Amino acid sequence: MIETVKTAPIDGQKPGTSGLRKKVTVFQQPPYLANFVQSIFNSLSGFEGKTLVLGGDGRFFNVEAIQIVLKMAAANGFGRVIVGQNGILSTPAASHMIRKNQAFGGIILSASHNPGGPDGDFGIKYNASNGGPAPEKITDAIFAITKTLTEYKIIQSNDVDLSKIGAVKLDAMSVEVVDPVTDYLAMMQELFDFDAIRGLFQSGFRMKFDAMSAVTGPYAHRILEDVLGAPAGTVLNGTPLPDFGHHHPDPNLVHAKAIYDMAMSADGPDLCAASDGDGDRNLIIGKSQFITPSDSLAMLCANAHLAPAYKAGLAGIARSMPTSAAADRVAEKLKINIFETPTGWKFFGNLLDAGKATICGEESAGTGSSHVREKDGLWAVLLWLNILAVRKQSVAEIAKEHWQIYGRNYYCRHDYEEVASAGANDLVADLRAKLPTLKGQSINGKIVANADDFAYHDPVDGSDSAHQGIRILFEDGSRVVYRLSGTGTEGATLRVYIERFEDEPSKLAQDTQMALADLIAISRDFAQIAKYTGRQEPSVIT
Ligand code: VG1
Ligand code: CO
Repeated sequence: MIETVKTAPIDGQKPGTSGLRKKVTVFQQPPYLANFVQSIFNSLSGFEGKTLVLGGDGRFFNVEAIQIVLKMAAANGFGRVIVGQNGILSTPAASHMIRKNQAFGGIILSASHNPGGPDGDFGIKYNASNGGPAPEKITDAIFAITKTLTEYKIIQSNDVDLSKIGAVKLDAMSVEVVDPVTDYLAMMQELFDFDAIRGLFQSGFRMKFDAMSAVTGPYAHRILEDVLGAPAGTVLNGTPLPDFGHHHPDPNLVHAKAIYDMAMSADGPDLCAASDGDGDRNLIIGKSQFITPSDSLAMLCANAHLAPAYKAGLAGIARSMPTSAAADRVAEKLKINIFETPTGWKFFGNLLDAGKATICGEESAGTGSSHVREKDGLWAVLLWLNILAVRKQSVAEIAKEHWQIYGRNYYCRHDYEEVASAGANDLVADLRAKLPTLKGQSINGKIVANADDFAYHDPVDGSDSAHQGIRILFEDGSRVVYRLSGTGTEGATLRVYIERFEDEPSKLAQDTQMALADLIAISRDFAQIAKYTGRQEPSVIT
């Protein structure tokens, strides 16, 4: 029976970089979730009788939220929902499932790298029929509807048993509970040379993959250990836990320090990798050789032709603006286009759909390709494995050769997390006010070649997105970028991105922080970070 429930708009349900993220306690409070789900449905048309894909990263409140979305999908007239067993679907697997089943769209319940558990964060986002995050015109429409919503629809029914694979009816709608790994594994087998990777493991190559007690556990166990023959124990923290074992499922040098230390130890594995809460990010560390995500993007692009799916070459490369220009140098050599987009995967969708880009990446440890419309953590790990199996060299050797050919973009990001919003906004306003007169000026002896607030014109649909980050570009090619995070749930997070190109890497210190010391000082002084945030040091350096 369909029930129409009266409701009132809720303030601040504005999707950020990747969907709507708030504290679990906020989502748990009815009608918070129902209002947002109904706003998503109201922003769409023509889904009656069609298929919706549904799943999440397994965090606290995932299963409860899935039951609510199922009942609302039935009440709103969807014909079928495909849902991952026990509510589990990694973000890239959900994207694939939407595409494979020609679904109308999908709902992914995840707050990605944010902490979970009863005091942690929850999130929800809508993906369109191409499998990609809703573009801004849809997220803007959803937000507008949240401000006027007066009712939502839900059916009265028992919960669906999400543990049993198979189809059941929920009123007139069918619910198919599917294994979350099977289709994703089949796609990876098509993209990569699994025999070569199997041979690599047989030859004694050792890796550790840290699933961070998040969604990639079941995928990694099956693909790496069961199918590719990596020894049992290759996958660490491989069982998804609602609170990620009290850790942040963020594969960076702070939260994935254990795996970093392992890689740096004298008898460490040949490859260490990790993924995040929803399985779309990847961290790559070779034996004694950390690879920045920006470099990883460049190295994957330079070597992708060694994997079956990319042997014909790449149509183009796309990177988010704060990502280093290492990939640009590869694009130049390959004579293919490079695109620079705002932060967030939703901006890559059009380029991938139009066949303008094949591989995309972000400095935040996200890399992916045209095989889905999301970034894909295990895909990046498998592409690295495929390349290592073919080149028969270590990660460190491959990196060294890469820098010799292309030069090296020294790069780091400093995050000032959970600072007061007012101060962070003032800092940005102050920077913006300084922009018009910066060109030609010297900051600590470095001359500014150009400074702007990044604006993106989408070459496919012609849409414009302004205020995407403040860039200060110096005459020597180095740069500092400032932007505020759109995924946090407490206060504001200031991200500062620092980059310097060196065509003779041997000239600079190996240590990134040392190689970038003068720019780091500029980044702090110029924006008066201590004055506006009260912080002398960043909380996370990646
Ligand atoms: C961060 C990253 C961005 C990424 C986004 C979602 O956004 O910087 O590159 O696309 O998270 O990733 P922000 O606005 O906090 O800087 V995920 O793995 O949360 O889907
Ligand atoms: Co993620």
